[in-house]
Order: sequence, then structure tokens, then C-alpha cells
Amino acid sequence: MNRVAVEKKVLNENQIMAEDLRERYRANGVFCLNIISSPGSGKTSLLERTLERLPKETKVAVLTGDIQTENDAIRLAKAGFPVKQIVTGGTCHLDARMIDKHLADWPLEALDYLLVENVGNLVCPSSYDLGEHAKVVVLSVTEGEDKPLKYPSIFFKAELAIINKMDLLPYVPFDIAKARENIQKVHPGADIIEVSCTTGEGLDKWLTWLEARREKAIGITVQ
Ligand SMILES: Nc1nc2c(ncn2[C@@H]2O[C@H](COP(=O)(O)OP(=O)(O)O)[C@@H](O)[C@H]2O)c(=O)[nH]1
Ligand SMILES: [Mg+2]
Repeated sequence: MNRVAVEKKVLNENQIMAEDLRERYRANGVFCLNIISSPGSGKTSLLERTLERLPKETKVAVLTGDIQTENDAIRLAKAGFPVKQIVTGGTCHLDARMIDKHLADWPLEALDYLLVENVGNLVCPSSYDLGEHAKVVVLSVTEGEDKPLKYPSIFFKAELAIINKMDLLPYVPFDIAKARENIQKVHPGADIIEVSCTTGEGLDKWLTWLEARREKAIGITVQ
């Protein structure tokens, strides 16, 4: 079998599992987000700030993927919500089977939100459906405003682009207008929110987006 055929087979198998997960999320009223970025853009930081800000009664759980180490799960568990690390052991993305396996002992009916931090990579994770309601891409101002043009697939597939590390904008040659323009070029109409996980700037907007998107997906008003 050649490489293309194998890749197609793997992606088809993933799609079947992703549809199964999607149906289970629907049946249990779970809203699932798949958060993708390069290593170091601030996915874990965004999740840390999100968990700190969500009301304690929110039924949220986090799955965080990495090639090695449990570091991110240790950071995220501090907020007191259920967190599991998925160590891929070399694989550059999460797939639907990994999600299914790590959800095995979590009762989905007890969850409102399932937030998934993908492995740091702008290429591979974009090809793997995890049954999520939406993908979110994080781009930080230290990465260059050209990245949406270089990695169009993930910027096209993500409903929301978060531009992080806005506190560093005065110190780096990052053209924010151009970054917005480049995101819109590959994904006309994409939502864009500028944040700093360090200063907290923009995080209210992100949390408002998160709640509204869940309401849209689940069809109920979150209190
Ligand atoms: N200055 C600044 N640093 C940030 C911000 N968000 C994250 N960082 C730092 O960037 C590094 C990588 O963040 P992390 O959340 O681990 O990124 P991940 O690899 O995408 O999960 C850490 O040292 C964070 O403290 C931000 O908004 N501003
Ligand atoms: Mg991380």
C-alpha cells in the first residue's frame, strides 16, 4: 500500500470514531473545543486563565495532549477541575481514538464543556477531526503575522483565531493589522480575539465567545 492509501485509511478510521464522539457529545449536551497552535503560543496558559475564571460550579474537563511529559496536566489540575494528559509518545497530533480512550471513565452526562489542548503543531492536528464542535487556533505575536498564509489549513478550519501575548506587541515587529488581514484572507469571516494570558487583556471577550458558542451548539442558555 502506498503512503497516500495508508493515510486515507487512517483518516477514514479517525472519521468514524470522530462521528461517534460527536454523537455522544450531542446526546450528553457536552460542548467540545479543540485548541491548536504551535508549541509555546499559549494554549495551556489560555486554559489556565479560563479555568480560573469559570464559575466553580461549571462542569468542565480538560484533555491535554503532548508528545512527552505530564507538565501541562499538572499545571491545569491546579484549578480543581478534572484534567487528563494524553501522552502521544511521538505522534504530532491527537486523534479521535485517543480522546475516546481517555474519556472512558469520565461520565459525559456530568460535563458541560470538554476543552482539548492538542499537541503543539500547526500542521498535523488540522487533519484530525476529534468530534469537536469547533477548532480554535492560537497565534502569538512572537510568531510572525505571516503564519496564517503559511499554515492556511488550520486557520481555515478554526472558527476562532486567538492572537495571544498582546502584552509583547510593543517589543516585537508584529503587524497586527496584517495578521488580521491574513487570517481573513484564508478564512473570510473568522472570529478573531486579541488576548494576553499574562495581563488578562481580552480574556472577557474570549469567555463571552466560549459561552455563546456553547449556547449555539447545545441550544440552551448557560447561566
Ligand atoms: N508575555 C506573555 N507570555 C505568555 C503569554 N501566554 C503564555 N505565555 C508564556 O509562553 C510560554 C508558553 O506558554 P504555554 O501556555 O505553555 O504554551 P503552549 O505550549 O501553547 O501550551 C510560557 O512561558 C508562558 O508563560 C502571554 O500572553 N504573554
Ligand atoms: Mg501546552
